[in-house]
Amino acid sequence: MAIIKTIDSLTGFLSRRKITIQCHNYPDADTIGSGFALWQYFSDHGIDVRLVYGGSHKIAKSNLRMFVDKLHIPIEHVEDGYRTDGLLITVDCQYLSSNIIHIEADEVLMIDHHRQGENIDRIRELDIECHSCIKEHYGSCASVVYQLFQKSRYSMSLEVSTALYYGLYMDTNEFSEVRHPADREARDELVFDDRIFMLLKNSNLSAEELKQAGASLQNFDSKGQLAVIESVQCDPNVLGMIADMMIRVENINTAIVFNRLNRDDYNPEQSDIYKFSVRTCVGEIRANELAELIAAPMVDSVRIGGGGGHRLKAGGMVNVGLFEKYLREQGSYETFNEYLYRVFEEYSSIARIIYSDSYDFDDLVRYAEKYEETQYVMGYVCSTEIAEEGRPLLIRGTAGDVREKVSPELYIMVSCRGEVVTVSRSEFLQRYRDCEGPLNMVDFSEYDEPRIVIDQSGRKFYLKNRLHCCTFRKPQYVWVVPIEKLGTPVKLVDSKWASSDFRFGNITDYLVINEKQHSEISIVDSVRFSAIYKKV
Ligand SMILES: [Mn+2]
Repeated sequence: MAIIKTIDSLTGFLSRRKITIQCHNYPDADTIGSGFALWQYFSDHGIDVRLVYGGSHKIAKSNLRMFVDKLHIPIEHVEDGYRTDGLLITVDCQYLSSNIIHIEADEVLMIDHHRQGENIDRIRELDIECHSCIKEHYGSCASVVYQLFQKSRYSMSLEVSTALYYGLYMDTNEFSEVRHPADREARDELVFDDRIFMLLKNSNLSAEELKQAGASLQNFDSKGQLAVIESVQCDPNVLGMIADMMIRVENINTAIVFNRLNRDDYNPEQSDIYKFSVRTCVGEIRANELAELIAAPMVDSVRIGGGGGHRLKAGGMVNVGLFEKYLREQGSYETFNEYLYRVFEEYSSIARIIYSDSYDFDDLVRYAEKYEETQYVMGYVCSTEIAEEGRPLLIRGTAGDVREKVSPELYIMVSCRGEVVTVSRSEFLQRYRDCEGPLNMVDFSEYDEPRIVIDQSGRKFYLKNRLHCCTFRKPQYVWVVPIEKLGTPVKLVDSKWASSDFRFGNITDYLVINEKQHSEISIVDSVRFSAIYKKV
């Protein structure tokens, strides 16, 4: 039985003599850049390291070939059955997941930013050493590596820093999806070689690929707000680019591009596969959930494929043989194209959507009961405890960057969910009081605990160790609706952030509404719920 240990520094692995770093199949800039950075780190410490990837597709895209050449990235393609006798690090991917070839190892470290899937359960059944640093909220694996480097006190070469910067750039849709503080920090702090970066930026497509994208766009088809294209034969990386273009069409808020690769192109599956890319641009639809749903049906207790990614960008693959078997079992004759439209329809109707600023409170309150928030321990620090009065501060929170000046009037608070807010001294004293700790660091680490405050001298503070504990002065009352009573899951769109995201509330979760401020509505899982709320 493997226990997966979470790590936040690389220094513990410096005693290893041999390391294999594995990128995912069909490598992209993020996996190559992150893999290279880790390769350099361990090489600099005198360790024998190899950087490898597998699968039938060798790196072919022009920008990726240039990336590897210009930065002298020593990545090697290896065949199935490759074995390693030291530590295996999977980068931008996870052990036993469907997008990498299997490399047998006794010790594994997963460095990634994708959601953890069923592979995690299978790892737990193995008899191996397993470590992980998986930050699901980060926009790129490069950001995860950058955080690890800071905690490991590693100063990067310009080449390594450029590699991470380009990985972040490509994985965040040209920095348009840098939402997590760690991504913004990497974007602002990584130094890069401008000549190489410009060259890469403008070599994204080969002439042939541009023509393939153009030909594929002729197949544009849409129903409602979903557009689907079956692309011509092309590199799977081009699928994402086509989808990026489709999503820009007016009234289209979700796009799916797919093509069929034959088994010669993709050995591990022993069958033809559909490769697909999903893009969305609205809060109610999550690309990663849609991708998972497309690949979710089971045949003979095997999933027909694998899918996942991020809120706005995701992708995956479906095994054609299994898909056809699934259709036969369903007595269905639909094409893959029709199947995609159906999945989308099911996904869109599956949950009740609640907009925090415009939902019908009276309708919900029928199912609600009143509770009191108890022992809700938050962290706070007065800004003058961090720096001298008058210093400019940059506060990186999950909702955005805030600029403030240090003053005895400025208090910084961190909720146990890791959100950073600023309050005035008078509001703080009126609403909160000091209390005994400790802070709940479990939720902290989900968002990468250290909310970071930087002043313009370049000093950076991890808040975690500077926080005092506080709690509400007066009891806080809330309305609670068990989502089960609504009969369907819920998607809560917090309109404060321009409907760009939502939280998915499962049937076992609770909706919690502030008694006085009805737009302060949140989703709480059952474990947290029983820990924090008490029936009035
Ligand atoms: Mn990535």
